[in-house]
Amino acid sequence: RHQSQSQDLGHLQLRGPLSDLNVGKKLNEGKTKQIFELVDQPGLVLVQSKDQITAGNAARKDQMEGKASIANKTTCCVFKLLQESGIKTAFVKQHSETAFIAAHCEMIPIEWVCRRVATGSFLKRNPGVKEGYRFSPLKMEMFFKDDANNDPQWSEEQVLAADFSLAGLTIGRCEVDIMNRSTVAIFEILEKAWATQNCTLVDMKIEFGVNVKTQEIVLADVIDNDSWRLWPAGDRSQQKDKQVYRDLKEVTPEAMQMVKRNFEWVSESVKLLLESQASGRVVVLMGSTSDMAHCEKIRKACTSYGIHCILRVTSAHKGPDETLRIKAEYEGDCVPTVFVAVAGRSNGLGPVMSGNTAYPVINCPPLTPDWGAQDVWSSLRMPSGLGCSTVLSPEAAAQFAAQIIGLNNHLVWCKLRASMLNTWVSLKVADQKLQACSL
Ligand SMILES: Nc1ncnc2c1ncn2[C@@H]1O[C@H](COP(=O)(O)OP(=O)(O)OP(=O)(O)O)[C@@H](O)[C@H]1O
Ligand SMILES: *[C@@H]1O[C@H](CO)[C@@H](O)[C@H](O)[C@H]1NC(C)=O
Ligand SMILES: *[C@@H]1O[C@H](CO)[C@@H](O)[C@H](O)[C@H]1NC(C)=O
Ligand SMILES: *[C@@H]1O[C@H](CO)[C@@H](O)[C@H](O)[C@H]1NC(C)=O
Ligand SMILES: CC(=O)N[C@H]1CO[C@H](CO)[C@@H](O)[C@@H]1O
Ligand SMILES: [Mg+2]
Repeated sequence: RHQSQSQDLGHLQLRGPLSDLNVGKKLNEGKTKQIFELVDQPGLVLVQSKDQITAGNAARKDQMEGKASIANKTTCCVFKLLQESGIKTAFVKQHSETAFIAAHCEMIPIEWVCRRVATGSFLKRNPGVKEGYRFSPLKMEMFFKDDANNDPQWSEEQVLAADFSLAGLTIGRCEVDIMNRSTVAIFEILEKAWATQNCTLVDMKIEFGVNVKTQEIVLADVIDNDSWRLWPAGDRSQQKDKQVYRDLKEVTPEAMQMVKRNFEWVSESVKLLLESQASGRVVVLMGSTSDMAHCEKIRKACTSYGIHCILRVTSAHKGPDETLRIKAEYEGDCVPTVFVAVAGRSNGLGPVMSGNTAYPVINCPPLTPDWGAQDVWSSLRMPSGLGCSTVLSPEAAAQFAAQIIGLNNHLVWCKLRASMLNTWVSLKVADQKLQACSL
């Protein structure tokens, strides 16, 4: 096993972390990465960053190793954020300082560029547009990956005309739409995450691949310093991305130190994107334990959004003092809270809560077929001064609570955003399959 590694990996054989993987033949190599087959894990590959192996003398190697591990952190944190949000990516897990394991993909040779703010090459291609112009909705552009011709910009029609076929999947209308929608969702997720660091995501470029095992279109390759523009406090002069390097008038050691410090700033900040800046919780109040199954559905759905959910039993009719005491418990620790009231027949719980707390209250009455049509009015028609909402499905009540918490918690917001994308994509794919069958 170690022997096969030393044959295939050449000078990489000395690198410790690789020894616990059965690394097979090299599948691909570019300017910055090598892709290796993993013999024991069909369908997966090892993506090895080349930065440190290309270095010559020891001093230079130090610097390069620093860079490679910065790139590692950046890529891994960004993919982790997207993965945890629910975006389909090739990334599987980090393997070492400079390598990660990914799903084996056939790459679609299109670079998707997504812009919030006009700058850089867009201004050259669209003379008259002022730097700083904000695109809302986001501006999408496609470039065909063709080094010899300097990656020409392509129209949708050109992509369709190319009739790419990768891992058995033809890239047609449906696939282009999926990539378009996914790019927007990915941008919005990263934009939201960077906003927590008071940093503007100006633009971004990404690539997709077709997972050879599942034939799904997934975000692949990497997202690193060359993939985006980041302007802290929306200020171009504070840019932290590779543009700093491109803009250098002269490459001096001091200037390179500054570039490296910027990359370090990015790789440190990017770690913070995985942490929620705001807490939040859902407290489900049920009038009786007979509604437990209904409440467990709410809790399960909250958990899928990463929201802590607490179940309590209290009746506003039979123990109003307790209801208000429980309410005070959750008002006392400054954790943003959404209350969900679960009470059948006459719902007194939600309205009483709503009249006595500034936190949002969602009624989620478990309606029965016999009296449901009458009972629901106790959740709908309120005295003045109450602002509770009513959502009938337990999953939908949790989703609504997540949307409220997501206003201040980017990790929750990102899960909602990815889920919206995934729903859209599965409808699109279902329709595509149905059309193929009926042909
Ligand atoms: N998960 C993956 N599975 C298979 N191939 C991949 C995967 N991720 C990246 N690759 C491919 O590995 C190759 C090497 O990457 P690298 O970024 O070094 O290439 P490059 O020289 O920048 O060329 P390119 O212009 O294609 O990006 C690229 O063709 C890239 O698309
Ligand atoms: C960032 O981009 C620079 C300039 O192309 C490159 O030399 C460096 O390896 C990259 N560094 C990181 C940390 O990704
Ligand atoms: C992407 O979608 C937007 C919005 O539907 C559309 O205006 C645009 O033309 C699409 N672009 C591509 C390249 O498909
Ligand atoms: C955040 O950015 C804005 C500009 O977008 C700036 O005015 C403000 O001072 C920044 N706040 C912090 C805390 O850095
Ligand atoms: C050397 C180095 O920085 N390695 C890091 C690569 O990224 C992962 C995930 O953030 C870290 O756990 C490693 O320490
Ligand atoms: Mg590349």
